[in-house]
Amino acid sequence: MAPEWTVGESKAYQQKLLIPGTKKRKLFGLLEKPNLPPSAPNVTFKLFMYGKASSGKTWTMRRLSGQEVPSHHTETIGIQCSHVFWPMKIGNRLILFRLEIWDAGESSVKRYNHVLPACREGVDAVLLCFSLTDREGWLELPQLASSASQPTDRAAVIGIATRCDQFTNREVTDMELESFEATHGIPILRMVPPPPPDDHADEIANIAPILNFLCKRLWQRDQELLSIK
Ligand SMILES: Nc1nc2c(ncn2[C@@H]2O[C@H](COP(=O)(O)OP(=O)(O)O)[C@@H](O)[C@H]2O)c(=O)[nH]1
Ligand SMILES: [Mg+2]
Repeated sequence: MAPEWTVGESKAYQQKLLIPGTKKRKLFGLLEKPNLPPSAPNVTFKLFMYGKASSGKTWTMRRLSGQEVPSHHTETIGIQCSHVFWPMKIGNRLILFRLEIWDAGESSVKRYNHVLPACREGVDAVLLCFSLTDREGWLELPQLASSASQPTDRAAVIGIATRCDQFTNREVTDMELESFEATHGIPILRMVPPPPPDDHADEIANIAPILNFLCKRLWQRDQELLSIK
């Protein structure tokens, strides 16, 4: 895998994702993209947020795309898509990743038969979302993992643990998370809460490890698929 990027180098490219003069992420329109050297190839991947209601799917999607997170649960209506640009160096090459994240509300999934197949079609990664404060959801995770994707999709499956900041309500231990990773071969990413708005902290630096991991995993999967062909 690629040698790590220096912090300064990655920061310079990540600046292109921000509204100039602020630390806020710019929302790119459908036909827009960050201003990177034209030699940087663009690669698009489809990711699907999969998990029970209130597990933090929409919260995670908004964190990854740099939007404000909801303070209370509102059921997602139908399918919502967000796209996230992420520049990263793989080997010596700068690549612009475009992650298309699909999120669907549970009642729409149950009510309309086309929702789940649409979300799953051509998926590159399934993000298995679960909350560390929900024991029942945790116990159902192996079942969720096995229904996450069809074997023919060869999708990367990655666990996303939410509510890692709610220590006192935590119902899943670190040891259990590690044992799940080892048994199922599914890495688990722990979502960190965003810095408070008045803190002027770097939101992008806060979420960078998660986006770096996802992009590296997607790139690695592509290489594996190419070597099979
Ligand atoms: N503090 C905190 N709240 C979270 C986290 N993840 C989700 N939530 C809250 O949990 C509730 C449900 O999240 P949501 O993303 O709407 O669930 P969904 O039904 O899976 O889309 C919302 O009130 C979120 O603000 C987290 O990691 N930390
Ligand atoms: Mg939702």
